[in-house]
Amino acid sequence: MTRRTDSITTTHWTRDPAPLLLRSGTTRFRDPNATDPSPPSAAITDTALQSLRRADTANHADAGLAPEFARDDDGRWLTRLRCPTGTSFYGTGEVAGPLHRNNQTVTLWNTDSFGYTIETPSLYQAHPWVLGLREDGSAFGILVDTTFRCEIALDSDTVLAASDGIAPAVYILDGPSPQAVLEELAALIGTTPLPPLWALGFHQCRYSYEAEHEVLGIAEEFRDRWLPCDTIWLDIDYMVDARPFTIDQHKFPDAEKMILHLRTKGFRTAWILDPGIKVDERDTTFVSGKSQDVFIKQPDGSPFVGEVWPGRCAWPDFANADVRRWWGDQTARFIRNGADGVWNDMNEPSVFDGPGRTIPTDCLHEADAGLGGPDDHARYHNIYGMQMARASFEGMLRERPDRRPFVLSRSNFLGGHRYACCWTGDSASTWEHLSWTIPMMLNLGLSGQVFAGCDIGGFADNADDMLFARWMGIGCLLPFARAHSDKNTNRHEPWSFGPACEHACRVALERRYRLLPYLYTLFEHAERTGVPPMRPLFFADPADESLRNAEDSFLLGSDVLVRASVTPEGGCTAPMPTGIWRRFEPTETSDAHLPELYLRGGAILPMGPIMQHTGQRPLDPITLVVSLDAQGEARGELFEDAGDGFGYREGDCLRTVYAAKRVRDHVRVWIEHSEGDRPRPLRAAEIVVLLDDGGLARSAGVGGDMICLRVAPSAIEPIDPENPVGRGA
Ligand code: NBV
Repeated sequence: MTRRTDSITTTHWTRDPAPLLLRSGTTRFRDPNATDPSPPSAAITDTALQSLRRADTANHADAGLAPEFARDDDGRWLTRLRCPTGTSFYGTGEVAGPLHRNNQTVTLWNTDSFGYTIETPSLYQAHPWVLGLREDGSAFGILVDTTFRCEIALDSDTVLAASDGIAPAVYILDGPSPQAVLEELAALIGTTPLPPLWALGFHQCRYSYEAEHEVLGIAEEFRDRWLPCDTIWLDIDYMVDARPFTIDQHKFPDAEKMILHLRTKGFRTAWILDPGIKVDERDTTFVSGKSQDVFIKQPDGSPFVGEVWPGRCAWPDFANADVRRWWGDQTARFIRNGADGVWNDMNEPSVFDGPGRTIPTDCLHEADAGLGGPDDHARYHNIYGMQMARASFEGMLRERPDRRPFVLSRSNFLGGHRYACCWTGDSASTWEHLSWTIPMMLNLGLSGQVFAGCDIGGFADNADDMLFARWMGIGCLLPFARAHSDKNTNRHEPWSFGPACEHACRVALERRYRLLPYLYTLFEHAERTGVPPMRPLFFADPADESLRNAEDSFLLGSDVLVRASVTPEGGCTAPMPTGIWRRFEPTETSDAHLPELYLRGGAILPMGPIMQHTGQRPLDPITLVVSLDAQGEARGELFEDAGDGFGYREGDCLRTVYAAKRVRDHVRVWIEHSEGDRPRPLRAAEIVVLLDDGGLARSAGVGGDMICLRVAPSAIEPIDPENPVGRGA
């Protein structure tokens, strides 16, 4: 039973008399009545923790941003933050329902929540973090650093968190904008590592593509129908009786060969690996795990055993470093077959016959000292999925130190974005679920989990052609784009709903592939700053109150605005931010079911050619879409590197800032700034200028060291590279 914070009557609130300043915008507080030492943090990185130092918090006290502490009748640790009137709340991670979280309550307790609704109190992930946006557009955040069950209630102007266990450290972050606060948050919890380029392509999944011929058939359909796709996913039916680290030889006689074959067609594969290990002396993973004592125990010292897909199972204790190493080694051995990505599911953990469908809270973890040391499941439940994803990520990295690991995890915790991408679990193919997708993604991104997607088309039940087309249109613009559907539903591949829907899907996919250079640039930016690629509309103008509830519109970076339809009637309800926004269509054909795209005045958008997968061809030609501001200028950035590996961190990359300026009836485009050791490819460049009358002006040239083009509605002529008139003028 979920306890409600609204019944709390406590009046004995205290403040921390000696908070610590971590950075100029980040202060740490704790209940002065807590007698035990502050617990270590799973969310905050060691580097951030090491930089803790004593401080004077006069500024925060003045701003009224100091939490108050109390206990409730159940002994829960209460943290209350009274916020300025007019504050809009966001964050709390993976939540269904409104984007704007005022007057919403969430219980952080990771739960397998098939077919969830907005009433479901706990989904698969836990993010004890709230972002507050003040009326003037400045922002703050509160991180209640606990791994225990925690209820966060947000009313009109108060954050109230009630957590079990040990008194949490509480961090208050403050900044001039929401972007600045997210950068402060990233300084604490780290950022999302740049994914391999292929992982930003399109992914096709189903529960399950059950045998080799089916996987190859799906791959072939994509190529035959000219539907771009990078990855095919393997769900639990590839295994022998759903046992992790096994492959059913009848269905997949030679997985290595199949993977190699798919690679020649430009496909990657990602394979599911669940945490429940079948208790069976013939199961090599179980035998190995047992001999290394990896499984979670009950209070009497015997392993906890429960029911999940393979039958009676035991669960590895991922809170322990040796166990993570063991799991990482199993994963490493498994991916020697050539698997590109790993998918960790059921890691809330989900236990069919467990209390609350999970492991009993009194079971024991031999957790690392750095996570808090040996303690019970009540303490480590919420980070079980995160530590599993960490084990998978680290195992993949050990096995392939020159490749970026790709892990998808259903369960996670604040900070777990360092290890895994996420999706929003078992949604249903309904308009309601589609309408929750954008706000869910946005609140995840505002909680650090920037690499996120949903099951495009919805997981359970049957989509129809219109719902599927609309979902593809939106899904292909999300950070992670994967179509997935449940067993016993109608087929949900892009061609399953007839030619009109297939056309919409093709355009949606082609849009994504054309936008990939921009998306990749945003991900690289996210690795450096923590600011999500997918952003709420209010990022365009945080002080504009009318943008704060926009749930059918969002920004990609600061330059691309997406207006979507999430109802069968169609239409987008969100207002447009002020300023110049010009409509554009990346693929030149369009489809009425797809979201409308706009480019900010003052932006240059780098786009690539349509390709069937990310490895098909280089970024040639490059298309620069120019949308001039009121002064007739524009700027845009492109980040390029090898698409995988870590060379970019040592300078093997190319960052280009393009600039454009209108001089009389000409628009000149040039490279304003460039850095990185990677040679600039000699390639064709196409310039498209979005004109005020809705038309386009185009020109083409060579995108070498300098792009020398004149673009005007009527006249197109190359300019003299020695004399690029108007540069910066
Ligand atoms: O592994 C099967 C499914 C998977 O397809 C889905 O994406 C997960 O969220 N899994 C849940 C277990 C069974 C769900 C009914």
